[in-house]
Amino acid sequence: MAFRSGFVSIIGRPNAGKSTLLNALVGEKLAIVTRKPQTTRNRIRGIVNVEHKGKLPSGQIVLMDTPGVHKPINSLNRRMMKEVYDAVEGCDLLLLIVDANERFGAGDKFVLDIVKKTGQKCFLLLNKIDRLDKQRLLPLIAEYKELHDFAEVLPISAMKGQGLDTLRDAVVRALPEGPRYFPKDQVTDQPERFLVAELIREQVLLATGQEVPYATTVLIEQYEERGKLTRIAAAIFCEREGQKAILIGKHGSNLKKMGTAARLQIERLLNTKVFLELFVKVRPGWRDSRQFVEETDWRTQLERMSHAGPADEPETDS
Ligand SMILES: Nc1nc2c(ncn2[C@@H]2O[C@H](COP(=O)(O)OP(=O)(O)OP(=O)(O)O)[C@@H](O)[C@H]2O)c(=O)[nH]1
Ligand SMILES: [Mg+2]
Repeated sequence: MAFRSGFVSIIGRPNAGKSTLLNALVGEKLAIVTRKPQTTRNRIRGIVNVEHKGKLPSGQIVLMDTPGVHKPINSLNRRMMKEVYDAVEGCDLLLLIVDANERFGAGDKFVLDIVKKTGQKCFLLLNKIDRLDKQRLLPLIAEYKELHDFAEVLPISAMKGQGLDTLRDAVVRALPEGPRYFPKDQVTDQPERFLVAELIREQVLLATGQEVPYATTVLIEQYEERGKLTRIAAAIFCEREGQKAILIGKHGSNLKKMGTAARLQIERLLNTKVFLELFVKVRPGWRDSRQFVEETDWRTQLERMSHAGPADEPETDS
């Protein structure tokens, strides 16, 4: 049977479970996941290989996780929404994911309108059914079918893995015949140092509340692989001195806690020992600076590194 492949973007409101789904389908932690909305800021690509013998087709799903759809209020938000719009353009299939336990509201309507505008084939995924009253499921499916001509409406639990085999097979069946775009052992196109920056940002999100996580971004300033040891220095940028004080904590306690937790995650990712240094820096109003948001984007950095050549280290100011 002919091999199938294609580009599939996951779209939905903040917190719907997009990144949890990406990780579950790929089988690796590529995207950070927290209970806070707007955790994801960039498109994250994950590659899923589906091998079948017999009647079902085999294929490769090139999945794209996206930031949650929201109303942009600053340059960072606008950039995040651009990532969403870029991801839904020109893909073969959209996966619109909603939290089945929440009412379909204005936010969901906004996402659905994006889907309708693209005119793309779309599956609706009712996520978090592990928390849903079973009797609600059938009426809910019927309600969603009224809203749009979805190619499929599938109940899943991205966290518990329920319904994911069915989803995977349905996605492959919906894709056109095509080549294997990525080698079998490749799970993403994002270099490790940027996954590392995200793992650090995840700890910041987990360790801080209110405005601080949203005012924070992480930049890798030094990254050296020396055999079994990787030396990493990263800057955590925030917007105000008060936020810096919170991030550092009493006698550096918070920074130390985040550093230790991030280091363990990074060691698991890289399979090496890691020496991690974290610095906190203040950059007033960075979220409103288009230039800063652009410069700190991993793709911009990657481009710059490839121009700089391997000998040039990004500058550090400590
Ligand atoms: N109970 C339950 N919780 C889930 C499920 N999927 C995701 N979650 C939780 O929902 C929260 C948000 O998950 P994420 O995967 O970060 O959601 P997201 O859509 O990527 O969110 P943003 O990146 O902020 O747009 C986390 O606390 C997850 O553990 C699920 O199937 N069941
Ligand atoms: Mg996410």
